[in-house]
Amino acid sequence: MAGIAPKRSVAPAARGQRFAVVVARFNEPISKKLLDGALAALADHGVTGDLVEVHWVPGSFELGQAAMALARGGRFAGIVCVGVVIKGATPHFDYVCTAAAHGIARAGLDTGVPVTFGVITALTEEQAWERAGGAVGNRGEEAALAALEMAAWLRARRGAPREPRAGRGRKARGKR
Ligand code: INI
Repeated sequence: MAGIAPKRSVAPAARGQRFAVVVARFNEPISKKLLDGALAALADHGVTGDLVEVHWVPGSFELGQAAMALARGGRFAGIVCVGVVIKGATPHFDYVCTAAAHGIARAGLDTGVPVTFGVITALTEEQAWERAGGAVGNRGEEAALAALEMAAWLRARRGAPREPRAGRGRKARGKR
C-alpha cells in the first residue's frame, strides 16, 4: 500500500509515561531496525531508560497476545508492535498478517490502551528493508509516533471536563 506517513511528530512530550515495544523475532535483522526506529522516536519524546520496556515474541502472529497481556497490566500509556512478514510461496503470509492486524487492533480496542501497528507486510525482502529505515521510511518509528499521539489524545480526552447532558442540568432540575 502506498502512502505518506507524517514527516514530523505532532505528539507532545510524554512526561514520565511508560511505553512498551513488542518485537517479533522472525526476520530479526529487519525487525531490529524497526525496534531501533521505535526507540529513537520514543526517546525524542522523553521516553527513555525505565520508561520503556522491550518484549520479544517469536513471530508477528504472537504480537497481539503479548500486547493484550501488557495492556491489561495497566502499566503502559501505549504499546508499539513491530514485526516483519514477507510473502512466501504459500498462503501462510495472509494468515500471519491477518492474525497480527486483528490481534493488535483487538488489544487496543478491548483495553483502551493505544496499541499501534508497526508490522511490515512485504512481498519481497527488498520491500521490507525499504520500510525499515530505507527509502520508504521506518514503520517502527511511525508506529511509535502514533502511540505517542494516541496516548496524548486519550489523556486529553480523559482530562477534559464532561459536557452536561441535555435535560440533566441545574436549569432542568429546577423546573421539576
Ligand atoms: N512470522 C513473522 O513475523 N514473519 C514472517 O514472515 C513469518 N513467516 O513467513 O512465516 C512468520 N511466521 C511465524 C508466525 O508469526 C508464528 O510465530 C508461528 O506461526 C508460531 O505461532
